[in-house]
Amino acid sequence: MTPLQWTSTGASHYTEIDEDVESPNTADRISSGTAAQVDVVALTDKPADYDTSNSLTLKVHGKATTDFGFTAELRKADETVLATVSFVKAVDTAYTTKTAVFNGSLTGAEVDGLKIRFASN
Ligand SMILES: [Ca+2]
Repeated sequence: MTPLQWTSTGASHYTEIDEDVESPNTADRISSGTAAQVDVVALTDKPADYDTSNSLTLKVHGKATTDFGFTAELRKADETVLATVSFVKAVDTAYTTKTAVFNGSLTGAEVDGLKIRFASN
């Protein structure tokens, strides 16, 4: 999606983001060393047998640097923010996995429009 202002270790950005944060590959990643850069990636569409959901969990494996941090937001297509995790500069400087939970139901169409917005700060 756009914008894609962060730096990716690969030709595209979404391929560097691992769906399974339990076994993250941090050798391929997206990163930013400039404040106020935004990167947006779409999530995979819902499975064919999707019915309803009661909650969504955003898990992000990442780290800040001494000078820059970032937020990652789970958003609907209409930009409604469902969940946010923050990595604070000069604090979260070691790789860690952070979690935020959205409690609520989403329609199938809403699930298909989900995206993650990364913003450096
Ligand atoms: Ca990766």
